Amino acid sequence: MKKTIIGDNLPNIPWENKPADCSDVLWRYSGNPVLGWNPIPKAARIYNSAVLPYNGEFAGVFRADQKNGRATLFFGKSQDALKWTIGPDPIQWVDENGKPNPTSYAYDPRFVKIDNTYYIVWCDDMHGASIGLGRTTDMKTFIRMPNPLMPFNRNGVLFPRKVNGKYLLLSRPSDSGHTPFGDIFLSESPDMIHWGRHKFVMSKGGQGWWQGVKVGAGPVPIETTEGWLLFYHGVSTTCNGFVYSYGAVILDIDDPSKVKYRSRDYLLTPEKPYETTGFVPNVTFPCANLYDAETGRIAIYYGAADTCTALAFAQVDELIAYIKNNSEQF
Ligand code: BMA
Repeated sequence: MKKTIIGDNLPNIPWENKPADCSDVLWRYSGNPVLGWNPIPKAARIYNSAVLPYNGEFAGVFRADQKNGRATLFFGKSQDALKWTIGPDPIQWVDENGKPNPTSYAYDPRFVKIDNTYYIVWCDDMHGASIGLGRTTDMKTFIRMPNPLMPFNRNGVLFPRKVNGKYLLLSRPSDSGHTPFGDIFLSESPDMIHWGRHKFVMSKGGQGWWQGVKVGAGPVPIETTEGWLLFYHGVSTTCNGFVYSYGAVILDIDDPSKVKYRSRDYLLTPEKPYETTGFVPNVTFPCANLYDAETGRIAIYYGAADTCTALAFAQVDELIAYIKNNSEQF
């Protein structure tokens, strides 16, 4: 049978079948949250987290708010991508010569393997919110690289392979606070150092309100026969502040600045107690996905209420058909 996902098989992907009474295209893991309050001695909350397959098991870079409130990144490993061994200390970044090169704060990581190197992109401090970039080949030494873009910017997401010979990076220019605007852009690089040829990808808005304030790319895009499948968060505003939901978009495979289809309604919005209650209520914020090309199974990791890490599932053909049949007109 023709496979929709162009990529590796992952027979040990965490998975639960869709409950019989669920009519949604995404469904939550019944064991959510997979990480809750005070998950390790040095972190109060671990939420917007990034995971990937590694040597038959799983590795992850986790946003952890320390007990002084400051956000930083921890590294962790897991056999099943559900029970994690994290820390005990934050990632110790070094420069190209092995000298300490610490971050002042770091949050919302994305983690991706390109060729034989694992790259981490996060929100960094470069005189304000900016995109941080680092790499590792052994999950032991983490090298901090030059910031790819000027401040202020967040939600940097690398594509998992070069497209037309160039590395591609999505980002969302912002201010350095709780930005009340934001659209997604694409930049390219020949070498992961020099970034340019910036292009607009997609804007906040649409017919509904759930993505009316700002949008930001989520997990690493999944290559499919229909284009790049990208989950993204959309934000609306209420009397009580922002609400973070998420949807998905399908981008052209050769020119991912072109949007082919975009979910009109959210795919998941804060509903469960661990999503509506916590350090920041009403937040669902996806930063990673695992997939199995053989079965088309997708597992999405999302932060819930800036407190927990949670998991949702989708089947790629059902999801793509839904997005195509329920796409924004633009
Ligand atoms: C964004 C980031 C995310 C966070 C979200 C909701 O600006 O700070 O880390 O999950 O706000 O608070």
